[in-house]
Amino acid sequence: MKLKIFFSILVSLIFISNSFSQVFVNQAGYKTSLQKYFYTNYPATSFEVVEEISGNVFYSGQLTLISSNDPATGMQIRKGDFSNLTREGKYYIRLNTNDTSYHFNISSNVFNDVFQKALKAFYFQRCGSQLFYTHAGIYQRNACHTGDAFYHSSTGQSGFKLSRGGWHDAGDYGKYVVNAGISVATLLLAYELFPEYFSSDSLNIPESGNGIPDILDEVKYEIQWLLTMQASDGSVYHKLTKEQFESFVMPSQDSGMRYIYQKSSTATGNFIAVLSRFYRLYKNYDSALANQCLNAAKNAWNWLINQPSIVPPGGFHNPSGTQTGEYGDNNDSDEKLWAAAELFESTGEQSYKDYYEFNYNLGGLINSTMNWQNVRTLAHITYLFSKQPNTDQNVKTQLLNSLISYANTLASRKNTNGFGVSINPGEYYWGSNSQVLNNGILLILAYTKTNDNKYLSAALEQINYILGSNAHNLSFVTGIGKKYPMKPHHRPSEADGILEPIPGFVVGGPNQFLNDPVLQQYFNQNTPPALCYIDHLQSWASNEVAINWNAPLVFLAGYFNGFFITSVNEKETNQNINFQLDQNYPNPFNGQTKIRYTINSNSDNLLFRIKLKIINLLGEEIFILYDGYQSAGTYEEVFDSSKLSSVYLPNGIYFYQLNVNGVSITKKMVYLK
Ligand SMILES: [Ca+2]
Ligand SMILES: [Ca+2]
Ligand SMILES: [Zn+2]
Repeated sequence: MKLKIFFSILVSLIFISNSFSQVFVNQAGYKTSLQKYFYTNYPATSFEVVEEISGNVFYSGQLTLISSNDPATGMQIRKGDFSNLTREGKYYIRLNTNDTSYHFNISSNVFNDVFQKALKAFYFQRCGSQLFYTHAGIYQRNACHTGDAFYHSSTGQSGFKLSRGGWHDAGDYGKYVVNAGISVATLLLAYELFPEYFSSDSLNIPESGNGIPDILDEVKYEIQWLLTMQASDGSVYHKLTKEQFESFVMPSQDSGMRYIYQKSSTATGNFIAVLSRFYRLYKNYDSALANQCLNAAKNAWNWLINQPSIVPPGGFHNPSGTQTGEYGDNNDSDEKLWAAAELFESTGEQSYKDYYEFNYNLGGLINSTMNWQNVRTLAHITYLFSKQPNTDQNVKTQLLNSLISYANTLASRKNTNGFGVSINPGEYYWGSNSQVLNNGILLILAYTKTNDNKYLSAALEQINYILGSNAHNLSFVTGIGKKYPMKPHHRPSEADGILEPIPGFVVGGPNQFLNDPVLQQYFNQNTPPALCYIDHLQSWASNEVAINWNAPLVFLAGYFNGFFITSVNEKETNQNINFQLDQNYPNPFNGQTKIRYTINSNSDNLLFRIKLKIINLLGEEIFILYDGYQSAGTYEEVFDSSKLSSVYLPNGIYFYQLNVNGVSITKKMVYLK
């Protein structure tokens, strides 16, 4: 009897959850100043945005039919747009069919929790040291794998080499140089391009509060391990793992031999690239470690450049008897190109520049999304955004054009896919969520170069998809939103006996190629591609976590968390404002730009309180051009960026704001070095 009641409750719970499951929102919420979309597959025509606490309707609109048969999901999909609702609060969507969505926030900091947790996830992957309650809370655990590691016979060496530390790669406890490379690179790219968004020192990791951005501290933990993976000839060993994957035990309970496997040229290329990049971002914090990294990278380059072909021949393969991850790759030309680009950016030396410029167009410009196997796009991004004075402008122009062209392709896909996602229906490969996120990075870079909102909007749709605006009505990130994976293929999350998975991990996502037995059990080749996902412990091909998937999540979440758009409507003309602010000239500018404004008054004797200032995307004041009293008239101030040498002024959008007697007008300007 009891069982029966339980069963009927369960059935009704499932029913309720299904009835909730068809209005798809970003469960982390919507940022006040950004666009706000949701999707539904109900045949509704209109919607309302209802405040949770009052039940009041704050916005209503019509639904637009996006696709009557979305190829990725098989759904009929409609879209609702409530971008104009900018009032902070907690809301839900109600359709005219009375169906409702999960509740969500509109506020300026909806991405903050996602960003913090996604970056903190790397701390939870730390190998070789104890995670204390102070930082890890209930996920505290003992130190693991302190005996790393022994040379595998495939190295031709024997004995022990101390190689403790670094991050566990994924759901397993292995450590792989190739995948470490793209993960570190992505985190450092975020910091290098947008330091003002990624400088938090309060993530509550052991290094928080030390005056160094926590993202650099966390990366340093991996860098110090990477340094141990270099052989005496400069080359770099490919990976450090067991011969077989571990069972689902806590890392400190995982015993057995762990091995350092043979060197590879792909691992060496990755090593050079990220140590070079770390050098230039870390040298102001710890020049000794930074120089050690640069020297290690140069030694590795000297080895790599003298290899006539890929090492080992055909690329790395697991030796017989080993079945852990392989990260096999039979093309190391992209890794070499990337290594050269990073060494050039860090040193300015001619030989690295020559290598990049002789080879940059042999494998195509920016026409694919970066992944651990193909890092060519990362090489191009570094050169395109180079701050070295002697880059080839013609090459940069070609790279920029290719970035824009590729971003156009990605952005246009969002118009044909039901959820605004930038991958085609045939591209739901293993780790499709990371492809979506990496596409988002490229869209952000295109936006950075052009200020065209279509790229920003497309990038935002990519993270919306990850955070719940998808056919599963699921946030793919543990601990974020109302409904998220509870059984990720992640050994510590399973073995710790705690129901809640460790937060902040994005799972691989839909995989139409069904690369594990669980996917094959639940789906087949007729399943729409984006539906091939299951929250199941043993679906490693759709529900595992990995450092290279989390890194682009950190990038997007941190970017949108930091992103600031002035709330002032530039086109607005207010009757009460008796002054005018002209567009700066030149714009975009490099060096000097002129800002002209006019104050109207019938009286020449009247003085007005005037303040003219420059602010950045975060709304922070970076320069005051005038602060005082003026009478009616036309004035012109010159903003000279070259005089701001002590202030870090990245390329991009700034605002200038004129305040007259307490009333402001703000306008946008673009600074391009
Ligand atoms: Ca810190
Ligand atoms: Ca490659
Ligand atoms: Zn470990």
